[in-house]
Amino acid sequence: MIDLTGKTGVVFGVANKRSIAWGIAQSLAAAGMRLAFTYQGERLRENVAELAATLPGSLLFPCDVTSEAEIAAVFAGLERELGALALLVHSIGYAERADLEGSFTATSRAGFLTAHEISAYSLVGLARAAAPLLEKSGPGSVIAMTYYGSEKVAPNYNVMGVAKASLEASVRYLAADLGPRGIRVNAISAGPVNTLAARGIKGFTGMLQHAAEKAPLRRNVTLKEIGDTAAFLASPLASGITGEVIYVDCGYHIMAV
Ligand code: NAD
Ligand code: 0WE
Repeated sequence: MIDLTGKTGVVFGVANKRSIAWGIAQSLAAAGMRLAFTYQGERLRENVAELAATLPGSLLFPCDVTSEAEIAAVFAGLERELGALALLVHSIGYAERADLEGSFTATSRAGFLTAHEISAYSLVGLARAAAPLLEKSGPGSVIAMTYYGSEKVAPNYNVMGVAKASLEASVRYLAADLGPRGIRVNAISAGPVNTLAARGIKGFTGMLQHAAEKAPLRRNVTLKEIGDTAAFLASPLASGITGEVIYVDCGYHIMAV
């Protein structure tokens, strides 16, 4: 139903087949979008290359978002290979493990800065670099991934919750800045999903269970549901939506108790 044929997108944040970014890529590719992927360092290259190879015509670039040079190289490559870009997907988050447990008050300056640099500032840097290509493609858009821990306190999410609040505010400020150039900027707030970034978080299985029990739909969200929302946001069906945070959480966040 959603037709993105003839459009191109770049997806940041695929680590493996369980990544939310990969779920999004599947939905975008199913709608006909041609995709470029970035991977964070050599460690992930093979994994991501193997996944990308399943989508015909896809491109691959290395990009650690802490490197201005790598960001510049990605967008130079995209300009050369694609000329224009209809969509940027930001599905990146990182905090030091020590900052995802215990007391938030104990967060170090360095840990706070790392979480904010990688999880929030990177959206600003990537959106700036992508803007000329997004503008060229006609009505381009940007999608970022967030979590309810930005709004309400989620035990142990700690500095990531503060970084996600910054990410969501950045979505609004970017939307205001880039709107006059025809570029929309939105976030998807997903319920918990069992990805690499969630694995090894103490009590994550319990969190998944709690979310499924409390959510109106009485289950956890699927990668496909998150991906399909991204395809909608990237499509002309969402042409009037910008600066928004859309919850894809089976309704969890509407419940008080
Ligand atoms: P994931 O581990 O599959 O993806 C996280 C990605 O971030 C990885 O691909 C990793 O390489 C990338 N990354 C980390 N540091 C980077 C850096 N310096 N440069 C470039 N890339 C870097 O996990 P995921 O759960 O798919 O996470 C994707 C996004 O979804 C994150 O923003 C996360 O906060 C968000 N999110 C996750 C959940 C969940 O429960 N899993 C829920 C809501 C939102
Ligand atoms: O955004 C996230 C996960 C983000 C994340 C995960 C890790 C684990 C490995 C960021 N940095 C790291 N650093 C690591 O070293 N989610 C929304 C999933 C998540 O993570 C939690 C959650 C939920 C939900 C952490 C604590 C409590 C709840």
